Amino acid sequence: PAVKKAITEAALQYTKPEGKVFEYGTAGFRMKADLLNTVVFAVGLLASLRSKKLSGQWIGVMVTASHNPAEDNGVKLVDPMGEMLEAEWEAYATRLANAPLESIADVYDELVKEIDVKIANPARVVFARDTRASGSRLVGVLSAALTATEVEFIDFKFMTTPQLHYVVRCKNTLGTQYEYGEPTEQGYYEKLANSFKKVMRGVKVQGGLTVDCANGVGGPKLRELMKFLSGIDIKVVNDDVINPDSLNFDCGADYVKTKQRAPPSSKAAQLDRCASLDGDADRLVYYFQDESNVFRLLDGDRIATLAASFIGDLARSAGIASKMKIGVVQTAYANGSSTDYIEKVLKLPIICTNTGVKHLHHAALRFDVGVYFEANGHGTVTFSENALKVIKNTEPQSPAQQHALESLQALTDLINQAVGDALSDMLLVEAILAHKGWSPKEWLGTYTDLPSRLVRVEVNDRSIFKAYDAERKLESPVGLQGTIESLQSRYNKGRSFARASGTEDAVRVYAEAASRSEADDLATRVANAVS
Ligand code: 16G
Ligand code: ZN
Repeated sequence: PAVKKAITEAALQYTKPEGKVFEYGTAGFRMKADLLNTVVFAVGLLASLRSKKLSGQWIGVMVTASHNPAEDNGVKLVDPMGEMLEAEWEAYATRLANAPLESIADVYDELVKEIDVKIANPARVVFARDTRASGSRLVGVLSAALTATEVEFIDFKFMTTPQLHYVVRCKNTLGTQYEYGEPTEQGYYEKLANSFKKVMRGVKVQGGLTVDCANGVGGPKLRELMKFLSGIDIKVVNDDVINPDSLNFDCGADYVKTKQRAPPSSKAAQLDRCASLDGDADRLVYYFQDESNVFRLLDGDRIATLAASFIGDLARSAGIASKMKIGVVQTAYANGSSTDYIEKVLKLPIICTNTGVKHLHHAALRFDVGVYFEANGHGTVTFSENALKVIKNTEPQSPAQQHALESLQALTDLINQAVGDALSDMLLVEAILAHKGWSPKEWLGTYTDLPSRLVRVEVNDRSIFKAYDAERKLESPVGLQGTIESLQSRYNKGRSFARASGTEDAVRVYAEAASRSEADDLATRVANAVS
């Protein structure tokens, strides 16, 4: 009853935006920052319930809106192993966020009973935020909800999203056989830098790397990381976190991927290796200007194929390929050429899932080594307990085998297995290119992307667009799938699908085909059929 009173009193400090319905979506709650107070308060209450339900394990709360414009913000929960919130709990988040403030304490109570939470259990929460101006107000609201529900909490201030995921996993594995690292920012840098050094034994990074940090939290954090790194020459650009409007503006991974061009501010010369992070540093894409000054993108599909081929080679050199099942997870957005390359050249199994990291991550866990990336640059590699054991316990029969085993071991530390992490993925790519002795040009040369086009279509009601087969087909509206199939059959290597966005009020149409004009044409025709 004391807690209930405290919740109500704290909640009534805020005002609920009128007529707005909130939904915990693909990446938590995300919207204009000035609408978020009561949502963040609700998330604080849910974090407390989640931690109590899991006997006081640490839960993470990240305040960020990733690649969205500066005036937006968002909030999401992180589960104990550094994974996204369990899907079943998303509905509870939605319920709390929509509860009237006068009765939000009653909803909290209802949930305690419904989910069977032992209210006497301790609750522990860590939180952090990106560099958005609204972040400080929102963590204030979060602290109020945590204080009202008597939660023990730690404020990690500014962090990248993957850093917070890392800290959560470290906190919950401390002192167990699954210990993941020091639960501090410094521990994160040390773990990455030490494992990078090990992976780089005997090889050297060729040339420098320019990293566009989207004017977000990745900038200062990359600069910190660089203090721990050696043998790599990184030039940081777009790291202005003082001017709040510059965040994600004309730069960053989302800009580069959707516009298919370098940030206008880029001063890179031909064949210079460039990379872009997004606003909270969980997405990474590479690119360069070729000899004819044509922009060349190396997106998430490319990182996946690069990582899968490298890990496959190492496993063979280490003599453990038959003991570890390596697989790749993609979404419908993966370029058809990347899928072909994985199947026919790398000869690895592929799972296609719905869009959204949680789906890919989940599927990746079905492999011993699960390489998952969305084309937009979000992804990582997971290692099963079996894989970790095999890597650790195999007795090398030769120096070459020993070297391969040690490299694999270091890779399992270099890769942030909790969640896709642009900084960790960047070091992974740099290490692989160094091992292969490749410039971005050779990397691009592994296969040729099919030209593709993405179109955003405004519709009256996107909820009627129901997809199946990992969003590659539509079952509703009736007849539309047939139309799409007959359209795509007219184009050489034509493939197209339409799906309702999980983050915006729109339908997205993707099309690829053998030539640029065919891809554009197919996309336009399918978009017309959709609207
Ligand atoms: C979210 C997802 C991202 C996905 C995107 C698709 C996470 C952390 N983020 O940003 O992975 O690609 O949604 O957006 O899961 P859409 O549904 O609007 O196309
Ligand atoms: Zn992001």
